[in-house]
Amino acid sequence: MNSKLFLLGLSIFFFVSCQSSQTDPINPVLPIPDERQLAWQEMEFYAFAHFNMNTFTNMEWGMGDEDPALFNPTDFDPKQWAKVCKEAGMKGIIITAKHHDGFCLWPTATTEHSVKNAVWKDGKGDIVKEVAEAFRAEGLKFGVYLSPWDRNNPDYGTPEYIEVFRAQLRELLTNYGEIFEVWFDGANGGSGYYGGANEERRVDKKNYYDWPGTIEIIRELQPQAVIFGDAGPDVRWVGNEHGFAYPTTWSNLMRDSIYGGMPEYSKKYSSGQENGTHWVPAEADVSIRPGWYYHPYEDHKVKSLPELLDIYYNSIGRNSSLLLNFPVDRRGQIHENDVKQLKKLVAKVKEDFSQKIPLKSSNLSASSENGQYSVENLLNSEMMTFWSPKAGELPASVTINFDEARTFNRFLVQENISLGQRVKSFELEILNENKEWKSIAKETTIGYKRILRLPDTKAMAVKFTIHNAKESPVISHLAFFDAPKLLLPPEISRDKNGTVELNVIEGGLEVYYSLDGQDPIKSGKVYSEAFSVMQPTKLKAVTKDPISGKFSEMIEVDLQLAKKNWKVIGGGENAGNLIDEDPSSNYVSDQNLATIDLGEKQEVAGFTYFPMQNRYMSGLIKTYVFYTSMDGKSWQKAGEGEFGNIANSPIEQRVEFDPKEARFIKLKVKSTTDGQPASFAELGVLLTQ
Ligand code: FUL
Repeated sequence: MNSKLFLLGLSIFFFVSCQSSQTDPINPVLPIPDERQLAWQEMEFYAFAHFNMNTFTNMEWGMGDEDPALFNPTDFDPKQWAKVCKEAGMKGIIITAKHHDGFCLWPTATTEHSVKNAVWKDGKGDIVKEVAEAFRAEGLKFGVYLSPWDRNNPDYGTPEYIEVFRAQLRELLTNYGEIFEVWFDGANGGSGYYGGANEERRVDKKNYYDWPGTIEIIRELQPQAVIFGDAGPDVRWVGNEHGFAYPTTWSNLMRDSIYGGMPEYSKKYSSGQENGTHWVPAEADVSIRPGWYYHPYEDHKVKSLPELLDIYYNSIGRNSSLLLNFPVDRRGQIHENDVKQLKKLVAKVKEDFSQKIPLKSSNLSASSENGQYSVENLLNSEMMTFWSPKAGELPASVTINFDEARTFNRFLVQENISLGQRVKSFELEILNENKEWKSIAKETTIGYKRILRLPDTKAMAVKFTIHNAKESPVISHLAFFDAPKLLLPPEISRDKNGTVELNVIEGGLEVYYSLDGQDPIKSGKVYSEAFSVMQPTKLKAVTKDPISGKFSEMIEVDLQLAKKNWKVIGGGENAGNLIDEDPSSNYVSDQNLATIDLGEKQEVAGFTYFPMQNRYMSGLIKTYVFYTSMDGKSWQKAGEGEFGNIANSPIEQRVEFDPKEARFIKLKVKSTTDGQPASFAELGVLLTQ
């Protein structure tokens, strides 16, 4: 036992023996967090900012040969970042001081590849300084991402580069005040510019960086900073970039078996190990958009509220912290679409925890209590006050008798992790109104915080049982909440045959709709099953929570002619994807052509083109000519034009023209945004109304 642990054990024993003679001492179960890890764990939710050369070159990974002059934010406003984060309850930020392309956001002495040679502020600016100051002014913490891989540096791959890397680290850790986290990415080595060599450089990821030596520098300069990497040493990667921890997430890790960037990390190690030798808790990193960096074409792809809620509950609710990334835009600001979605998330999380089931000590009883570690300690969220059963008594349970039947759908529980993560399995049972006990959840780990999202559950009482734990469990807090339903308009889907479905994410909600332009609430039509719409129709719909009587916003969609009788002429194998009403399936035409038989004569007054939605798109249509025909042989030009901003905003394009009688349509692509063969997610027609 190290001396800190010994003192902790001693002080718990001392405290205990002064308070009550019946309290048995509780020894920590190793490993336990150190002070900096505990302080970090309490932050829970903080921001990541990917803002660097890639922002201006529209890249995710730059090669390292970019001209420093390109770095030129037009309206850099770190105060806006700090305000956005502060209002969202985030506790700090980590900025990409240097990404894999090697461009440094501060005027480092180690390379010319930095803001020193940018147009921005005539090379006199310092992004790191301004962001650090803006965040500190709001009382928020500041951290740095320094990519070990450097595709610009000529010495990358040799021992000389390690000195450069360390000098950069020293600058960042010396000149910018207190740093709460130093973030090292696992991506290391590969092709790059490397000072003009333009070659592939592989490194021995395990030994090249001499991590122990680098860690020493951080400990010396910023002893309170946690260090992030696959192998920690203080905080570990969660193993995916969706922001999801695991139902079983241990903060214990077999740290010595891991090195940064090891291929088997995600599968084998990322959820932690029950018998992990070191305390290395998980951090879930995820971007609010598909990319880490800003791309104008992702302005409409900011994560939806349900997606963000899943991230929240699957990270913070699963014993992990949440590091949410903002791809800061070319102005140097967090884009308004990102701010809007962040605000929705924060408001909904607040709402979810606003209706807490009131509990007092008389509501609680335990199978046993170890002296003053009594069950009433569960009522407050202080980590150091906790309930613990008598030593060796497992299973151990707490019964929560509500004063009256209560409905809840969230359960929150926390361990006092300063004594180690202990619980291996727990269960929730409810006493229903017929006085029968029923199991509603069987789970494994708890850790710093575990939140269960449950269906609406009505109960007179709840029993929380710990079946298995390493030693006596030490539970610091539990609570129940009745989260209001997520009231979003229904999702509308329609297949090729014209069958429409209206789907809501949560159970227990009603959907009202209309097909005649009327207000759907007034129309009184409640959705019960899929229905068919063949002709152009305006569909309006809202979701209602029958309990609160509240309605969602209304969704309004112009359904076009159903594609049931359509056929693609020519085009080969995947041509069906063009008219399958599935925006995720694509058709690519080497002839830059799409010809369709509509099955019968129509009054065609325009067309719609839905471009490919892939993360990396190609062949988006730029210029086109649209033709109609009655017999599929003689064609008349109906329209010609350009989709102006499609590369940046690949949303549905709608073109109207004077109505033409037609049974056949043809879209001839004159050019695509990148010169690649034309791609289509979907093609549709507009009819005269
Ligand atoms: C990844 C990097 O390669 C991405 O570019 C990004 O920085 C992300 C946070 O980590 O591994």
